[in-house]
Amino acid sequence: MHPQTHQTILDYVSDKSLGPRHATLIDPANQTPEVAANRAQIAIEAGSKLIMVGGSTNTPDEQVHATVCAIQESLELRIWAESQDANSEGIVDWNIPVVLFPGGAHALSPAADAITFMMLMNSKETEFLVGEQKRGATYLSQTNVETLSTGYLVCSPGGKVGEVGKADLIQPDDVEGVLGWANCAAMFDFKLFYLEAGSGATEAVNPNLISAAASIQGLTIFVGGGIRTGEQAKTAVTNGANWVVTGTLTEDYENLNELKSKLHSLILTMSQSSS
Ligand code: 1GP
Repeated sequence: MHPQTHQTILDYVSDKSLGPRHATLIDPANQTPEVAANRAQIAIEAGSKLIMVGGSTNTPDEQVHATVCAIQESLELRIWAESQDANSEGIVDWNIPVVLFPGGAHALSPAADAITFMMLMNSKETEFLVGEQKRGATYLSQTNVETLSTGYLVCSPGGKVGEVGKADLIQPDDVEGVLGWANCAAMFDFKLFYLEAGSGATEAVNPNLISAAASIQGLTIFVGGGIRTGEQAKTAVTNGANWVVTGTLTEDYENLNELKSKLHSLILTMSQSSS
């Protein structure tokens, strides 16, 4: 879903005048497309400003595509329903982009608005530096999916992505290391820089590492992995995160109303830190 306020998804994602924002990560491996679409709508009602789809490493294209389509259709329906409702106050903006967050060249969908086209910068394997990217690039060039160049850095504990991606994990005190990688990302002209602790991580990314990355001009900072509370999200934002990503949290709640209230309070706490 394309934002009406910005020409490109990159403009929207990197617009820091909108303050720190929350992104919801939906993993197609962990839920049906229908459940994913319901959760995405709830997340948007709660204040989430980006829906990311991906995460797991082995999800086939078809599953990712079905999930992206289900989310897009549900958002289109909400926009249509709102346009038919004379009393609608239009409080919820449903023009929220659906962005692929791929585990590799197999997890793509032409129905997505954009993709975090990532280099796992601290991987020891060529495959995750440029190999998967090369495998997907020609296909992506034939779609309308906008590419958001992203430096992706996996920090300790790293979880599955650290293991599978053969990451030389960034340790919590390695501020110099993050400065080096973030400068490197800026010099490559990457637009986004994602500090990842791993999905379901027991420790979120160390705040000093976030500050280091945020001190480099020209990058939009994403932080994710192990964030479950408003206080954790607030810490990330206070230290310079432009986007806080949560994934597992969304899967913790069977009851959609409970999920909405949990996410709403997290986003509120996180946003208050900037005022
Ligand atoms: C994983 O950073 C994201 O890539 C989200 O992590 O599932 O721990 O929220 P969680």
